Amino acid sequence: MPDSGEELGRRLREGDLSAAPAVLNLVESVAPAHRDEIAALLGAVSPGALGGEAPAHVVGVTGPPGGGKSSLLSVLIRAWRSDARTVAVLVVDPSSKRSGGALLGDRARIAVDPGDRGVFVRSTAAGGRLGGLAPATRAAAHALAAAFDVVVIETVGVGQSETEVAEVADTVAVVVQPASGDVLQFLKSGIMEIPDLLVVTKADLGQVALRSRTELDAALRARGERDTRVIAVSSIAPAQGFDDLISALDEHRERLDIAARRIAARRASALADFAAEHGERGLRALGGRRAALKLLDGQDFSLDVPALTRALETRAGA
Ligand SMILES: Nc1nc2c(ncn2[C@@H]2O[C@H](COP(=O)(O)OP(=O)(O)OP(=O)(O)O)[C@@H](O)[C@H]2O)c(=O)[nH]1
Ligand SMILES: [Mg+2]
Repeated sequence: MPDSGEELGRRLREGDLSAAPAVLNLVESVAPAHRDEIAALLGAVSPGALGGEAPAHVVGVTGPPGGGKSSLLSVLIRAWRSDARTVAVLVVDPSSKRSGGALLGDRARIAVDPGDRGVFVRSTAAGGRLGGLAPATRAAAHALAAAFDVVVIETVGVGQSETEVAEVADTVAVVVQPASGDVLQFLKSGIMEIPDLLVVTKADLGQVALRSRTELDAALRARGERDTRVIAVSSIAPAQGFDDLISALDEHRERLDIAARRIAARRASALADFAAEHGERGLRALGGRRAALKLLDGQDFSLDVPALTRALETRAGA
């Protein structure tokens, strides 16, 4: 018999990384009977149960299809592992839509050492819009953050679609492909929120990557942004730029008010779960999104996502 949600939560709390596959199976289950088990799992890794926020660094890596996200993660994972950090990667896969895959060349898989128990990689279907996060991905990120040192969520998106990953991650790195103007235009026009970090990939292409980096830097300064760094990396051997990337990620994590970011993440996830379950009608019953967020703001900060979702359901009479 598989472990119960509570048992899986206990294993994660004790740092048992081998619980990860069963955790993913549970959170991805749509069986109504599993809803309580998922709630038990998240309850068992809530700040109340952990005695504080989960220690992981939750990193969102997002950007256009084929931008080089998975290749970059292959190198990052190696670097983190050689630093003895354990890593879980949740790849949100839009590939049911053919248009979602890599545009330039083939799509790369994240390469990991299959014998390494300190790494866990899992793809999940996006379910819905580009850049959107399935409830399973949010739940998995919250849960795995109790056991892994780094939890990465890879999503495909540019412009406004990366905001969902920003709701869940502590740090969001937006990946930019050299000579692709979209992120630059979005930044210039203000359509796009300022990311925590911009990463120009494929730096081995030379001049064109350098120019992208300079233009992005200029666009950030023009918006008065001083904290966001632009880093160029090459993920093909010899890999370049990864020391800078890792220190930029670590610096962002250190500057962060982690408790505030996580509380906001749980509230956003609860609202997303509620909306997925009860739709626009449910939201109307709460008096709209703004009223729902206000209700969530009044809740105990240590509550886990299912408990927050239940608070919304109680108010909505759902
Ligand atoms: N020259 C060069 N090519 C790269 C580099 N990184 C990735 N690529 C290539 O770009 C293509 C897409 O890379 P992926 O890592 O799959 O990109 P992705 O953003 O994960 O793609 P999707 O998951 O499909 O959105 C592949 O053909 C890679 O080999 C790099 O640093 N230099
Ligand atoms: Mg990929």
